[in-house]
Parts: sequence; C-alpha cells; structure tokens
Amino acid sequence: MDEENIDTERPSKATDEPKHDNEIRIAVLGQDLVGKTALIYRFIRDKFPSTRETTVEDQYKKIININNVECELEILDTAGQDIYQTMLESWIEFASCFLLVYSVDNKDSFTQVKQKYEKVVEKKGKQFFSVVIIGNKSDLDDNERKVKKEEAEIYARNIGVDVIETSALNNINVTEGFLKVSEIYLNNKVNKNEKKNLGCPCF
Ligand SMILES: Nc1nc2c(ncn2[C@@H]2O[C@H](COP(=O)(O)OP(=O)(O)OP(=O)(O)O)[C@@H](O)[C@H]2O)c(=O)[nH]1
Ligand SMILES: [Mg+2]
Repeated sequence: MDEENIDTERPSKATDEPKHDNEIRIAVLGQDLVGKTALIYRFIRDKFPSTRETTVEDQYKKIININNVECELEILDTAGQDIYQTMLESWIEFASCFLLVYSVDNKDSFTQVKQKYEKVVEKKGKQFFSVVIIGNKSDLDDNERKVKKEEAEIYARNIGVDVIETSALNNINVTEGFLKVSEIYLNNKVNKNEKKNLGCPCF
C-alpha cells in the first residue's frame, strides 16, 4: 500500500452548529467490513485509513458545491454488525439519502443491500429519499469477485436506482457516489420549490 496515501487520524466529527440552509443527510448502510468507513474517510480526507475499527455510529460533515449550490453533507457512518441492527430504523429516519454498500467479493453483502433497500422503502413511506447502490472493493482481482457488475446493474435498474462500483483503496468513483446521491436529493428539492413558487396546488 502507498504509505503517503495512509492517514492515522479519523475525520473530524460533526458538531452542534446551526443548521445549514442546504443540509443533506446521508446514511451509509451495509454489512460489516464492506468498507463504509473507508469510503467516508476517502471522501472527506482523501486518504485510506491505516487502521480499522468496528463502527457503532459516527457522524461527519462536509461542505461541497453541487451545481453551484453550497450544501452541507451530514454523513452518518453506521454499524454493519448484526448486533447493532436494532439501530437501523433510527438511521433510516435520520437520513434522506442512502448509500447502500456491498463488497464485490461478498455475495451475502449484496443480499443485505436488497434487504436494506426494502427497509428504507417501508420506513420512508411517501417521504422523498434518494438511493445509490455502491459496490466497493472494485480493485480486487477478478477471481475474488462474487458479485458481477451486471447482476447489480439489473437489480438497480429494476428498482430505479443507480449503482456505482468504487474502490476506497484506489480512490475510484468514491466522490461520484456521494455526489450522485446528493444531486438526486437536491434536484428534487429544487423541483419542489419551483412548483411551490408557481403556486402548484399540491404544495
Ligand atoms: N481491497 C479493498 N479493501 C477495502 C476497501 N475499502 C475498505 N477495505 C478494507 O475492508 C475492511 C473493512 O473496512 P471498513 O471501512 O472498516 O468497513 P465497514 O463497512 O466500515 O465495517 P463496520 O464498521 O464493521 O461495519 C478493512 O480492512 C479495509 O481496509 C477497498 O476499496 N478495497
Ligand atoms: Mg465502519
């Protein structure tokens, strides 16, 4: 592994500052060891973590510009371990955007993405939410791969969401995943505001 690319510090935690006008809450969900924390760390610090800790729940902030609009991303890192899944409903409640992460070398983690998607749909009801499916560890050799890209694409197409293969290790498509899920959310918000300003009776 490239030594310069490793950082021992954790990303800074979110604080109790006033709410930003364009706050976008993203929950990163998925089985343990799929690389949720590594993806967040890569996105926020552009580094790959040198050590690994099992996550219970952590929250991070990042300000970014999406289509020339300043947005504050509130990113919720969640636990993948089964014993913490009692917290799943509160994570879903917290967020409007979801990155559902599996690891390309773990079929079971892909099954869990499907289950988590069902749970999000059930819990969110009629509220708007955006989802992007992330197939992490795309850097692994083909002989380690257990989930074909096409299989994930077919599932994603059927439910009408995007799927992106990423590597937190090699910094492939990580920012794209966070931006995509935020953009979908922001576009929906802008559309709603435009309809509101036009006096649409549904608002
Ligand atoms: N090859 C490869 N390994 C990765 C990648 N991302 C993470 N890993 C490794 O996968 C393991 C798990 O990474 P974590 O980020 O801790 O996984 P997690 O999903 O946050 O796990 P929990 O917090 O227990 O739910 C670590 O050993 C990472 O180094 C990647 O893109 N490629
Ligand atoms: Mg973690």
